[in-house]
Amino acid sequence: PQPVYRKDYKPTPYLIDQVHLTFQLGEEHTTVLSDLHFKPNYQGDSPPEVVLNGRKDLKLQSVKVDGKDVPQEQYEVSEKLLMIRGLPKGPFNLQIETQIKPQDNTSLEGLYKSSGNFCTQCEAEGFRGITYFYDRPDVLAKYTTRIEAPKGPYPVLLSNGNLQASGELSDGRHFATWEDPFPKPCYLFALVAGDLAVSKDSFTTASGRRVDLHIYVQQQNIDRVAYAMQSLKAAMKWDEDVFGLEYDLDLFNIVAVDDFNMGAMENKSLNIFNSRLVLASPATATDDDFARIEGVVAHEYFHNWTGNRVTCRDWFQLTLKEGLTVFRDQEFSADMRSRGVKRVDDASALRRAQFPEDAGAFAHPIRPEEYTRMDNFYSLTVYEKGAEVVRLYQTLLGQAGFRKGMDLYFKRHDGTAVTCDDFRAAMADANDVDLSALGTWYQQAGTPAVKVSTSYNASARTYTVKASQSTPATPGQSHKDPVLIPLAVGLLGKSGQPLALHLQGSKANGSAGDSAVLRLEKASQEFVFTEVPEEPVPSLCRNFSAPIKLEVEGQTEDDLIFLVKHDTDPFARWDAAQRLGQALMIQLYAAAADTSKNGSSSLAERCSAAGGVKQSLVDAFRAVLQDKALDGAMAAALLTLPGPTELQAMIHHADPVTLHEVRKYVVKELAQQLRPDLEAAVKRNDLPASEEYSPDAAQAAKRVLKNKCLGFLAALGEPAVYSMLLQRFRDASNMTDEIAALAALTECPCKERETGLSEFYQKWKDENLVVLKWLALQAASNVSGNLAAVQELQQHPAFNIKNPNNCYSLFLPFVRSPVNFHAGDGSGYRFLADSILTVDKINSQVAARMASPFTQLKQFDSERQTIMKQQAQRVADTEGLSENVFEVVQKSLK
Ligand code: BAL
Ligand code: ZN
Repeated sequence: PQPVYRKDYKPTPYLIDQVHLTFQLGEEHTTVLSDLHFKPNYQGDSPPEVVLNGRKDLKLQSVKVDGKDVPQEQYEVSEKLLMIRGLPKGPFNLQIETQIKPQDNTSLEGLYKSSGNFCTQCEAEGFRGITYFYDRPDVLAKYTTRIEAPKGPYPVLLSNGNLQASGELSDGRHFATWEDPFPKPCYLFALVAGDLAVSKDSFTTASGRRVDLHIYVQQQNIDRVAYAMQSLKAAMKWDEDVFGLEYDLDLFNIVAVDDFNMGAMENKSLNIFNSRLVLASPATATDDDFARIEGVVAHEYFHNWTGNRVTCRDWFQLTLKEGLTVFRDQEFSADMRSRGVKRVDDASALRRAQFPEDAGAFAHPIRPEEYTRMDNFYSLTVYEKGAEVVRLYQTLLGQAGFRKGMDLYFKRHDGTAVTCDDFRAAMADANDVDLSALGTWYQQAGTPAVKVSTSYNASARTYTVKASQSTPATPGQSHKDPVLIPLAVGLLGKSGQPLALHLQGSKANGSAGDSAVLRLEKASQEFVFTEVPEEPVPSLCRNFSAPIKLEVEGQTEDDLIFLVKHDTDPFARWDAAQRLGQALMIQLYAAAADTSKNGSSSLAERCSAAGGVKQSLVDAFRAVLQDKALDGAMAAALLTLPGPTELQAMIHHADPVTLHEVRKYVVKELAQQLRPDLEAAVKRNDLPASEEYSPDAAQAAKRVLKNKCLGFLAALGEPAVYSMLLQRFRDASNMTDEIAALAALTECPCKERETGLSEFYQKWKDENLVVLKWLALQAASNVSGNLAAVQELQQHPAFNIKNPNNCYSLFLPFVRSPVNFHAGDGSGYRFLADSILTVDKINSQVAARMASPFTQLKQFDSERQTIMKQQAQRVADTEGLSENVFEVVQKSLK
C-alpha cells in the first residue's frame, strides 16, 4: 500500500456543491442514486478527468453526465477509483447509480446494518463505500437525501438536516426526504433507517430558536436515555455561555447503535453513537459510564462548530477538530464536575496511554506527515495530546485571549475547510502576539523531557529555577527542536503557605493566583524569583501546564511528602504522590529482579530486604485517608499507585511480570499497614441505603474512594475479606458498587471470585452492555493461567466477535494483564496474533486497534521482545492482511 503525504496536498480539479442522493433500501441489496453538481476548479480550457474514490464492493450500474449515458470508453472503474474523461466545459451534473449490500458489510464503514437497522459511518473514508465521490474533507456540498424503504421493518428514516417531505409508496414502502442547508464534507453524511423508539425534548437557544432534541434507541432501551438528554442540554447551554456558540438547525438527533467502531460520530444534526455512550441507568451503568456519556455527548455536540461549521482541509489536520473538541469537552466536564479531579484524570490518562504511544513505534506528531490508513490515526496523540496543545494556547493567552482567538477563527473560517496553521494564525492575530513558536508541537512526535534544578540564595533572597528541555528521537525523526513550554510554577513556604511571586525580567508569561507561568522556549533557560523570604519547595507544572515529562533534580522524598500534604494545586499534589510511588517501585524492582544474591528467596523477601514499603509513604497515604475534608475522588487519585505502563517506561527493558508482582507487593503492604484507616474510610463513604443514587460528582466521589479502599483490602488475601466483598457485591444497589466489588474479587484466586462471576452473568445475561463489563473484568485479570479462561470466553454464547464492543471488552483488557499477556512462554502474544488475524477478516479497524501492543515491544526485556516480534512478523506475513493492520505491525517491526 502507498502512503499519502501531507506535502502532496492539492485541491480537486472540480468542486461539488450540490449532492442529491436517493437510497432504495432493501434486504437483498441497496441502490444508491447520486446526482452531483460539478463546478470547474481547474485552470485552462481543457476539462481534466474526474477521478472519484470508491471501494471494491460498489457495483456500478450506470454513469450519466447531464442525463446522458457516458460511453464505456470514457470511463474506467478499478477497485478503488472511478475515472471519467471527456467532460463538458463549465458546470455539469454527474449521475451515478451503484448497488451495495449493507447487510454483508462487517467493516462497519459506509452503510451497514446493526441489530436489523441501517446506519452509516463515513469518517474518515467510509463514504466511498456508499457511492463514488471525492471522499475527502475539503469538498463541501449541500446534501438532499431521499430514503425509500419498506415501512414495516423501517418505520424511522433519518438523514442530515431538516425533514422536507415524507409519505407512502407502493408495496408497503415509504420515503423521507431530508435537506441539509449547511455545506459539508461527505464524512459528515449520515443515514439511519430502522425500528426505533424515540425520546423527545427541546432546547431554546439564547437567541430564541426552539430546537427539537430526539434520541433514538432500540425499543427496549427507551428508559435509559434521560442522562444523555440532560447532558445534551447542558452542553448546548455551556457552549453558548462559554464560547457564544448556538445550535444552527431546528432539530438535533442522536441515534444509538450496538455495532460501532468508534465511540460516536458527529454527523451534521444526526449524531450516531455507540450505545454504550448513550444508554445508562443506575442499575446497569457505573459512575464512570455516566461521566463518559456526559463528556462524549458534549464532545459530539461541540463538533457542530469545531469540525462541522469549520472543518479540516485534509485528514492530516484531524487534530484541528479533534484536539480542539477534546479540549472543549474537558473544560465542559471540569465545569460540570470537579475541575481539579478532571485535570488529574486527564493528565493521568495521557501519561498512562499517550506517552507510551509517543515513545513507541507508532509515534507521530499531532499533525502526522503521512498515513496509509487514516483510521489508524484516530489516536491518543491526535486527540488527547492535541487537546493539551490547544490548552497551551489558553495557558499562554488566558481564557479571555483564547476566546478572542476562537471568535476570530469562526469569523474567518465559518463554512470552510482549513488547517492547524489557520487556527494558530487566528489565535495569534486576535491577540496580536506571535505564536509561531507553537508550530513545533504540530511537527514533532515524542514527549518533551524537561529537567529542572533550583537553588536558593539566602542573602540575596533569590530563588533560581534552571530548566533544560529535550525531545527524544522518534521513528523517522532524529533531530528535535526545543518547543514552547508554559511551565506553571508555585513556591511554598515552610508551613505550606504560598509565597508571593516576583519574577525577575519579563520572562513570565503571566500569573494566575499563586502560580507564575514560565516561558521555556530554548534548550536551556534560567528564571530568577526575587524577594523570596525563605527557601521554598517548588510546585512545578501546575495544572499539568504542558504535556511533558518533568525531572526535578535534587527533589527529596521530604519535598514530595510536603507537596502531598500542602500543595493547593490538584495536579501537582497528585504528581508528588505519583513520584513517591514511582521511586519506591523502581527501587524495589531492582531488588526483586536481582536474584543473583539469594535466588531462592521470594520476591516479597527480596523487596522487604531492600527496605520494603517506606514508613513515609504509609504515613502520606494515611494522611490522605484521614483527611475528611478532601474530595473523595481526589483522595482516590492520590491513593492510586502509578500503573504498569508508566513504570514500564521508567525502567529500561523491565520484565513486566516482575514489575507487576512488585506493585502487588506494595499494595498488599500498604493494605496491611493501613487496614484500620481503609476500613474506616469504607464505612465513612458507604451511603445510607435510604439515599437515592445520583451519578453526580459529589456522590460518585464517595463511591470511588470507598471502592479504592476495598481494592486495597482485597489485596490482603484473607477469606474474611473475600466474603465481605461477595456480600457487598450481592447487596449493591447500583452498578458502580456491584462491579467494583466483583472487580476486586476477580483479581483474587478464591471461590468467591467464581461465585460472583457466575451470579453476575446469570443476573445480567440479557443486558449486552453489562455483559461487556463481565467480559472485560475476566479478560484483564492477573490470576495466573487466565488465558485459558479468556479463550473459553471467546467460545461463550455471549461473545460476538463481529461486534466491536465485544472485541474491545475481551482483547484490549487482556493485553493490559501483565501476568497473562506477557506470560514468559509467549502464549499471550500468540493468542493476540491469532485473534488479530481472525478479527481482521471481519473488521480491519478493530483488528488494527488490537495490534497496537506490538508497537510497544521495544520496552520489554529481550526475551519478550524476541517472542513478541515473532508474532508480529507472523501477522505481517499473512496473506490478505488488511492495510490497517499491516501499517501497525510493519511499523512495530522496524
Ligand atoms: N470524529 C470521530 C468521532 C469523534 O471524535 O467525535
Ligand atoms: Zn471528535
